[in-house]
Amino acid sequence: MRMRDKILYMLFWVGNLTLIYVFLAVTTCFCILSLSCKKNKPETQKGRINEASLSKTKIGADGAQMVLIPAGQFHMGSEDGADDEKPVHQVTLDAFYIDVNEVTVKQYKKFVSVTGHIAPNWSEVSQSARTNDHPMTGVTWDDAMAYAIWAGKRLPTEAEWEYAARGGVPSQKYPWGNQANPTLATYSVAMPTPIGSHQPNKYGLYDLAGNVYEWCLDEYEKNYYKSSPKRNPICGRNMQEFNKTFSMDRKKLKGLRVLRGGSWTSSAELIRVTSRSRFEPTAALHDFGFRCVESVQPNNQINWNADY
Ligand SMILES: [Ca+2]
Repeated sequence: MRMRDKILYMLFWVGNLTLIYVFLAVTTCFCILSLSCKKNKPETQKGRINEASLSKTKIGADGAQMVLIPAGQFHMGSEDGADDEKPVHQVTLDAFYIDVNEVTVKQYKKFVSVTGHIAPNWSEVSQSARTNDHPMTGVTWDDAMAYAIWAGKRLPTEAEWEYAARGGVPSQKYPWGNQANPTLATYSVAMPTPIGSHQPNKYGLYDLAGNVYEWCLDEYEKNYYKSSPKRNPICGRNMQEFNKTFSMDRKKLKGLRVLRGGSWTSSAELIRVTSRSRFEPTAALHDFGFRCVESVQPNNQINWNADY
């Protein structure tokens, strides 16, 4: 072989080896990046979240403790309750996180301080919510929405609230069973109690029954259960779009809003898990409070009001 041919032959192999080294380096980097992404993101299966990859608890942006409520089906409503609780119907919900407790005075003070949101009359609030660990009282639906958006959360739908309140136990009137029990909830008394003063339900949630009423996202319709969609229902003509983006002017939304759980002023009948209350969204009665939820998936990726 002549010298020129030898040099060309060597250059040919050097080039090929370089290409092989570059290919191996790129492949290794790609594998490392893929493994890193898997560690940081919940695993998905056919577009659904694999709940086994999710933390059972988390701390919200407002510092509130939250627990994961698993996706599932339940029977919503009661045949023994008021007309608006009928008929009992099956609802399917995606997984979500919910605040363990009602939003407190301390948390609401921080929200007002940071955002400049209109402050309540604190001396009036303190007549019922006497300490920072009491649930915040006297809030409108709009106040609750503003807080939830600030905290990166939203209000629970009525279905989510009832599903969480039942604690995974079907066909019970109260989070603990079928008999009213004043040692297990704050109701029919003169004052609210600090959050977490009673036993939690089986999801680890406190004060769903009684203490303060809790605003829900939905508009109120008396006959909604007769036509409720099966999956992730939200009542209200504009709510589905509203919930996707939170961009609509809240004050354009008309109609009554749902409140759940009764309060310290309520009878045992009104603190049942299926009891539905409603009021104008601008009302701020002294026993109106709230807690927040956070979907596992982004709001705009959830099939709201689906029929399957
Ligand atoms: Ca409550």
